[in-house]
Amino acid sequence: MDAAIDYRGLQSRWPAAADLAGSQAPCRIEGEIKDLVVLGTIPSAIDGTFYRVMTDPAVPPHPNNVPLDGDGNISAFRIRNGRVDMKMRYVETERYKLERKAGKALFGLYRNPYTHHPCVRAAVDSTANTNVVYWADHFLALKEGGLPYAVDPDTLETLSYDPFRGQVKAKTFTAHPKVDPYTDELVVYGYEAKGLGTTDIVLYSLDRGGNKHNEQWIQSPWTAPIHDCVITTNWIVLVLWPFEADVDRMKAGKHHWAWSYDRPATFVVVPRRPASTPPVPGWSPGEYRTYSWNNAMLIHTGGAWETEDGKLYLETSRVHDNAFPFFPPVDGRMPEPDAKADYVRWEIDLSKPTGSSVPDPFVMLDIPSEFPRTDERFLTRKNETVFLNVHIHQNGAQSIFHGLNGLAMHNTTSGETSWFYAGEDSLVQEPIFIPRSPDASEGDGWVIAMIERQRAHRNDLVVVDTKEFAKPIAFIQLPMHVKAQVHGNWVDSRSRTQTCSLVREMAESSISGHGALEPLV
Ligand code: V55
Ligand code: FE
Repeated sequence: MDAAIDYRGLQSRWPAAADLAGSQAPCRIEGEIKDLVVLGTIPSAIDGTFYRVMTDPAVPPHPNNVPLDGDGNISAFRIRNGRVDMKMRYVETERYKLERKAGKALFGLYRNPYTHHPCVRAAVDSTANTNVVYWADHFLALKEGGLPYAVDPDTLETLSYDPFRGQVKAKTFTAHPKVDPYTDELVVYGYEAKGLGTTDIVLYSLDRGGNKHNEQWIQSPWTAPIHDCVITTNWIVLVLWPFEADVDRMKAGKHHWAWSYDRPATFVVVPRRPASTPPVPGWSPGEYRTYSWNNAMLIHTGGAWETEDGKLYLETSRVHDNAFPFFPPVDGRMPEPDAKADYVRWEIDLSKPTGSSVPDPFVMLDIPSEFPRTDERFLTRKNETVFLNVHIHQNGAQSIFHGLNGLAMHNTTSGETSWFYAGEDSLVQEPIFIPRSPDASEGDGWVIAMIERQRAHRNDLVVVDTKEFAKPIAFIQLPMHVKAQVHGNWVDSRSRTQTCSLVREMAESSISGHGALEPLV
């Protein structure tokens, strides 16, 4: 960072916090670049858009706020015929519009309305910054503390809040919904679903038409964050982190969450179809069960499936401590700087009663691993390929806090792993997988991931062929630095629906060609 320049003593409205400096420096760019520089060759079979979203505060944030709460800024990379156009635009949430108008932060701490300006306490405080998912002709910008925002997938213009409106009386919607490719459903849930600090969880699915099915309400064992889940043919498993919400603490102006060293990593196992009898002896319709392990943070999920003998398998990343030190426990204890992290497979025996503990998991990758992604054409069924970010250690540093600088492609059956190392001074973000063709075998295709070149303060997208994982076939160069994404997804041009292709044809045949409105897909 600008080591040669002396900025000392100069005040700024932008706090010089660690989460706003260096690779976290605010980006705040909106606009487009046509035909990015591509080194190498992108196969013409790659035809679609890589969408990602980053947390990028549009105004100087509350000085004590956490890095999870920057405004959602979406990037879209349209890849067609070996060429790439990019577009970036903020999600214009209620919060974004109010704060842009005021020219300053009106919202205080993450999901703590008691710290918001009194005039905006009733406003939606979602920053729509966590994931971007295309479903039922809606392109959704998601944040787990609120409902989806619908965004135009071509112009990135914000269209509406709660596009599935009226169907479910819940205040929240996960940022990690799951598509069941066999039933063509989007399986979703929300926690703190009846409001701040509540233990109410809602679960349901949305079909291709955006219609709700299988709505059910259950109680969480405590008010825990439920960031990710897995689905199998018959089950959804919610993964609870050992933080606790406390409304009295929020009223005292402190954080929504505090880590608890006394809470275990917990799985809430819920049948997807509450009216049916689950296929395991002893379960009755509408029943759900809780299983737990030790204190740990199972951040994200990969593969999951069920077996006929009543076992559930699910794969997660695991940090053996609090990976969000900005939400410390009440006593202020900080996590171990070298906290261990790995990628593991859990076995849940569904014949065990609720409250049982699960055995230690099988360790598949004994290195810091995060952002696992599978070939999602096989979601819910047994699968064996996972792509993830890893910390390939160069000089003894082993902790997840030292940065994810590589990609791994791991076969969970054979145990074989292929690596891509991004290079010195580089960090890699969540990979997405593109099948080589709709009927390609599992894991056969390409992986795309954003790379940050820290010293150059610039980014590249890397394109890797899974047939030769270590040696990329192309780099797509960005002329500037963009902040780390939270999550991203690939939307293949084949998966775009009628309305969108109609819009595309209309735009392509238009003579005036309004640049800003030109569709990406
Ligand atoms: C996460 C991220 C969030 C959030 C809750 O990575 C959990 C996990 C970017 O916002 O609100
Ligand atoms: Fe996530």
